[in-house]
Amino acid sequence: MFAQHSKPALLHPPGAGLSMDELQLAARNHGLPLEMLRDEVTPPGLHYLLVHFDIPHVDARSWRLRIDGAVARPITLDLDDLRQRERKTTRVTVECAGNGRARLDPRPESQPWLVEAVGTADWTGTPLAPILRDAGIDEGVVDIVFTGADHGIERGIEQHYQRGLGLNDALNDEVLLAYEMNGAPLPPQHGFPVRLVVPGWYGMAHVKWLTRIDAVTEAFDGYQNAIAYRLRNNVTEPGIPVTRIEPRALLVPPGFPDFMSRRRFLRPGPTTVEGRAWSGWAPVTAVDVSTDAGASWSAAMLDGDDHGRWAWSRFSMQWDAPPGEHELCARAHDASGRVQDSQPRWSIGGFANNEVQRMAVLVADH
Ligand SMILES: Nc1nc2c(c(=O)[nH]1)N[C@H]1C(S)=C(S)[C@@H](COP(=O)(O)O)O[C@H]1N2
Ligand SMILES: [Mo]
Repeated sequence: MFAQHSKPALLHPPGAGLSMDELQLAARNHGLPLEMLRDEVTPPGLHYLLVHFDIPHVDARSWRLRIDGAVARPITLDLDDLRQRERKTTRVTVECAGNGRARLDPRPESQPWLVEAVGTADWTGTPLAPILRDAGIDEGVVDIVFTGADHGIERGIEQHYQRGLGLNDALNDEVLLAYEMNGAPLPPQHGFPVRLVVPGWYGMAHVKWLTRIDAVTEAFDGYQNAIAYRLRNNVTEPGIPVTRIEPRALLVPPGFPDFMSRRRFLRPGPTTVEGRAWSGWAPVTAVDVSTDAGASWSAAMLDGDDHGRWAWSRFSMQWDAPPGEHELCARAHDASGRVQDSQPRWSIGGFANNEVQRMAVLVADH
């Protein structure tokens, strides 16, 4: 009944401007103001936001989390039950898999991120694995399915937001059922009262507003796993599931901006170029910075990862800015050998495009 009223996937032809539907999405969901890359931890209102459907209204007192499916002992937990379990805080950088999508050409219609769909928070909660073990996962379970309270229709399929995670990934010690962000209860938009946090994985895995966790014995074929988050060039390919975060470095925009274009203006002389870099595959090993549009690169200083494996690292470089027009770029390398490309990575959903950031800077002559 509703399916034929849901908007199908659309590719905007090369050079097409932003549509009203994209503007509507961009106005609801927002990115990290890049100047906030100065801060190790992002204040909740400035952390990027992505909500596929509506922010659901959840009453904390009547909220329950049901662990069910192919388990020996289904469990129902309330918020106090979760709070009484082992408490753990992890600093985690989360990035939307669609970050970089708006720079693709042709452009897949969806949330039109440029580079700003990222943030870092201290997520506090209880590890998922002991709860799964208490429930007694049946032999033959392959995926754990996480269901959010939010409901909608996407490309003709009515659904709760749901994601399956492979059993081994779900049993990883790092995976949290988080009930606090930066030491306060989760804000409504970030998953109140409880969300999943899967350190190192793109945002889509971090299911918000959790209501159910189900063990299943067949690979989960729900929309967000089987159709949406796959790297593929057309709908006929099965594609590769989107999982961990590709390396990326972003610069704190230097100097000051023009209101409309956000082009940067800087006075000449010594300045510190800085930013943050992360990768979900392996630790960041180096960041290169270019002040000449990628014609030449210099190694930036990389701060140690004192804040744990899953948080971004700060990098910096001294630059004696000469008068004139410059294009600054930064690129991250990680210990798995991955490095950012200067070319975009295209896929039909516009995922994992970690092409290097480019920032035009005009340095005044005095
Ligand atoms: N229930 C639910 N969980 C969700 C989503 C959603 O729409 N509903 N969006 C996902 C996507 S695509 C991203 S990028 C992250 C965004 O998390 P944030 O808004 O807390 O930054 O949440 C993920 N978890
Ligand atoms: Mo996302």
